[in-house]
Amino acid sequence: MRLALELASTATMATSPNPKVGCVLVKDGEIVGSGCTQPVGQAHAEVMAIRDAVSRGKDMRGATAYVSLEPCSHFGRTPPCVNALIEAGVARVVAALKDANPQVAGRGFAMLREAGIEVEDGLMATEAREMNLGFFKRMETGLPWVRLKMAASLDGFTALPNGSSQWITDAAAREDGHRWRARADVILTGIGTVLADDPRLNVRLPGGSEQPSFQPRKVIVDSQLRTPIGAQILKNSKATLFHATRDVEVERHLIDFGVDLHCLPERQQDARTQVNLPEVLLALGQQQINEVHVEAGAKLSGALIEAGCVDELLLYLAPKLLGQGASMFALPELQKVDQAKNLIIHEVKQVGEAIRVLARFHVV
Ligand code: AOF
Ligand code: ZN
Repeated sequence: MRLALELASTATMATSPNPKVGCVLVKDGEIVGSGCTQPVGQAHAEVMAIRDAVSRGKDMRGATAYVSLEPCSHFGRTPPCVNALIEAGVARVVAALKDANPQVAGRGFAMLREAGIEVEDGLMATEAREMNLGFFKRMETGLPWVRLKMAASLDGFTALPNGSSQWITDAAAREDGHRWRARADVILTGIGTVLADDPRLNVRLPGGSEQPSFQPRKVIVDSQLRTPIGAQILKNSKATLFHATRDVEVERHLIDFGVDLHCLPERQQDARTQVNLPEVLLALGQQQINEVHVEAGAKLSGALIEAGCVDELLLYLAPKLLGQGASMFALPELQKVDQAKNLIIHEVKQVGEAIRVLARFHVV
């Protein structure tokens, strides 16, 4: 199963909205075939493992299949893996966990058992779920998993009072950040960041196998349609823009430029009309987005947290003191400490000279 999960991790970036799955076929203590999920519309892990065994001239009858997800039972973009496993003559299937897709949801296990195949599930379930957090959340709630990244000094500042912020974290932390961008389906930011930094927000990784063959789509929250056509973020990948006010001419320009526009206003009495953030997530979920990576300023980041839209914080804290500056999140002032937003530390790791903290707003 560990090997199946390793194989699944090599499928990162290409399979979405389909989960990343690995499969290893073992017969008489020997690995006779292995494989992982291919880009969406192509073969699933089980089929790849069977093809691998066939191409190596191995006999799979009586083998055990270790799979990091329940084998599918439905005709989706591809035929059911359950049928392929039955035809291959596999005797036993050990799965990490049940598929949350309502089209499968236990039916895969039931069909295998009906065919006389022994089924076990739950082996390394936590690891398997972590690998496809976004897929599971979307299947269970209709919403994508939202990870919000922020880099700051050890005293919690993201920039100096004069705005200077390059670089608070070292190259190792920044490269690690690109790896998280790469595993996401979209990178979300706000108009404040677009106008202040003109960022590219694409994935830039030093050569090798981790170089993604495509760039995640960009999502811009821009209530008043202020994104300039020449902005870097509109280059080299598709962009979706959520706005709250209408301007036919500006909208036409952006559409002509290939930007996908959605108007999702949330009327407020005291402030200007803003984009309705929970509806942004709902729209992204409907577009089959599993994982959202947020890199935005304190205002949008704070608003997303305040609206309950964030699942996880990815914080890089550099061993520097800036003394004064911009804080990570613009959140309302509290009167009592027990009103604080509580998080659960999921993981702490040193990356380069920084510490990387993954903190969650809820238990997964
Ligand atoms: C598996 N093995 O490797 C993966 C599975 O449209 P399709 O045919 O590609 O099916 C997509 C669904 O299949 C997806 O929503 C999930 O339930 C399951 N993914 N199943 O047996 C795999 N990736
Ligand atoms: Zn399948």
